Amino acid sequence: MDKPEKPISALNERDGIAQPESISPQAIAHVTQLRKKQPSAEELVKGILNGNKTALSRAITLVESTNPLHLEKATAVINSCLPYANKSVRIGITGVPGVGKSTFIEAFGKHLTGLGKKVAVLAVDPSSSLSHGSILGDKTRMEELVKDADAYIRPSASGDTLGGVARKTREAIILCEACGFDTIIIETVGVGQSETAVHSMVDFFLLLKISGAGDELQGIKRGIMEMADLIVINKADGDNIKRAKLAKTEFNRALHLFPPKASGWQPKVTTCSSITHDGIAETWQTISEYFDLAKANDFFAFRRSEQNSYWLTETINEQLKANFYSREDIATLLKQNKKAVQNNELSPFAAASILLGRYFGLNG
Ligand SMILES: Nc1nc2c(ncn2[C@@H]2O[C@H](COP(=O)(O)OP(=O)(O)OP(=O)(O)O)[C@@H](O)[C@H]2O)c(=O)[nH]1
Ligand SMILES: [Mg+2]
Repeated sequence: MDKPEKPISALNERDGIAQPESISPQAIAHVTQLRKKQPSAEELVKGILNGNKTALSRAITLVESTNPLHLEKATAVINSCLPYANKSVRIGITGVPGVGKSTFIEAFGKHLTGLGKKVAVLAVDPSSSLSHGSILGDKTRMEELVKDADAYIRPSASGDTLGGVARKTREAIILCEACGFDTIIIETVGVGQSETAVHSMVDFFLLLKISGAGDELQGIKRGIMEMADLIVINKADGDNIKRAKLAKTEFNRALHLFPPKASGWQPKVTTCSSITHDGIAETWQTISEYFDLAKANDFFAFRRSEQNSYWLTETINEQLKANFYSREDIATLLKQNKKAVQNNELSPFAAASILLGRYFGLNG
């Protein structure tokens, strides 16, 4: 009997037509082999200490992984890198969407690599897991920096909690430093409390602004002004130059109203254009002056050790919380108790104490 004819469709492979040779079998085998072979913790550390960006990226991916099996390896890599970390300056940059953070970092980063520095750019953006937002935009806005051998750009870790994202970024800083990056830039768009999280992991905090219609101070959270070591008025080019200068005066006046900082530094205001690069060198000059001061008066080291103890308690809090809520018996008990609390049969405090008692094994 004749074979029934297959319906003619572009989706069916036709007998007698040879496979295209556009991808060589060797290349496929090579890629599969690479994918299969997970480097050991020692290999990753060796690569990182040799300045290998691929090893760095892989280690950061490991740190960001939520797979519990990766935790041990990630911890081993971090511990081995720790003695080589800390030899850097860490700069936090925040500003509302559209203010020009990516464009500024491109210009600023290129200026720094031009001075012989090695620059790593990381981002804390707790919203990126939802929007997958700025990653693509950043790679195109930072075209030159992406290509620069002395720069490394890593998009934000995704995660459900700011605490989780921030912890991963802190660990990524350690890895970047061990890989030889001496200037770490942490960008955040300032969603939720992310500026506070970034402030607690950097040595210097920069607020990027643009000049408005003369009401510069409106809409800025007081807390952010207090955190800022420097306000940079971006887009000071073309028709904007005059307004940027006025904004500078206004911000300077406002900054003087805040109590003096523990670092002994009087926060400053600069103007720049990330497009023409006017003011970029001066902005770095001002930041360098801060580092000279803070290193001379030991505030630099003091702040880092304070940040370390802060992150110790933060990590404990974060992990206790995650562990508590991930336990199934707790989830069931929580559901029951929540209902009782809502019905006024149980006070919230009594319910909490029952739940914590169960968690710590104090009662049945
Ligand atoms: N004229 C002028 N335009 C600028 C300058 N810096 C940035 N821009 C423009 O402003 C727009 C936003 O810049 P981005 O660098 O994407 O801003 P961003 O703060 O990173 O934005 P998000 O990633 O969305 O938070 C772009 O169209 C830039 O070309 C500048 O100094 N001068
Ligand atoms: Mg951006």
